[in-house]
Amino acid sequence: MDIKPYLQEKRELIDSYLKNYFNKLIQPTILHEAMTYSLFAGGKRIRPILALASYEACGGDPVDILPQASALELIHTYSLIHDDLPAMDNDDLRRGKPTNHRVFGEAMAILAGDALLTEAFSMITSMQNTNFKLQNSSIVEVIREVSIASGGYGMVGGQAQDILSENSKPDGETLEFIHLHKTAALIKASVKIGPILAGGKRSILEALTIYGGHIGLAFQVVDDVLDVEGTTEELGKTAGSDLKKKKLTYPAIYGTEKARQKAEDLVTMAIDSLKPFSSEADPLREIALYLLRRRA
Ligand code: GRG
Repeated sequence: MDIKPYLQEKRELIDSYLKNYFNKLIQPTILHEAMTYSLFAGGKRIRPILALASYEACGGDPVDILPQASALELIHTYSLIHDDLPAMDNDDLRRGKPTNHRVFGEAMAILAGDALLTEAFSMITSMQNTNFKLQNSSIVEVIREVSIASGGYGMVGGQAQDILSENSKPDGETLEFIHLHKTAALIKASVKIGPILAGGKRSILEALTIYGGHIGLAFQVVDDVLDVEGTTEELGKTAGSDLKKKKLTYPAIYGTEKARQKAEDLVTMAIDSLKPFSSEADPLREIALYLLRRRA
């Protein structure tokens, strides 16, 4: 299957849900502008798409879980805004545009991130299709899954270790901790949302959890390689910045060739874990390959 039209169609669904959601103005309007500036700056929407695709693999109609899937993009966007702040990576460019704090100032960028993170949990409790009611218990499970993956036990923990490890000596174990928490945790949670909301069998949730963990880690390994091999124009963010900041990355410890091989192995294992599924999981298989081959 050609994954491009699939990704495009799902991206449009997510964008139109988000546009509609933020039609209601947040006051003061500068906060609304700062939030929507980064939210609509042109991200790949890969986390919400993974949630929709895994729900579809479990037999559901993706449209029914647009609020829960789109909420992942709010959390992801918040993390990018805060990651770019002068106190963290101090970056000027993100998604091909000046970073949030460069346009709105540091205080408003921090608040825009805070508001996006908080709003995500309200969005998760929204219903898209009034004829179709998700179980309250599965919504609670999604909130638990997403909050654990984003907080100290997940993404924020990984970010803290990432900052602590700048300029430190190469250490594979710490690198694994950073990547599993900073990036893979939220990607894995995105994939898990599908089976949780579909109320599928335990074995299906387990298979998708393995898939999510592998592609989550592969995603960050590819990101590390792109930082070395990509251009600022392709990436929409400053290329080579990991190297400049002496970050712990796969290429820095193992070299680019081994890092590429690691990403390929992870994607192979991810696709293998989808054996319980037939063609309904083809989008998930193709997304794994797309993440491996991406140039941005
Ligand atoms: C709590 C103060 C505070 C900050 C949190 C947790 C955090 C800041 C930042 C970590 C998030 C981070 C930068 C993870 C790296 C993951 C990564 C590869 C991001 C790029 O994701 P893509 O390629 O981006 O999906 P697009 O632009 O396509 O959405």
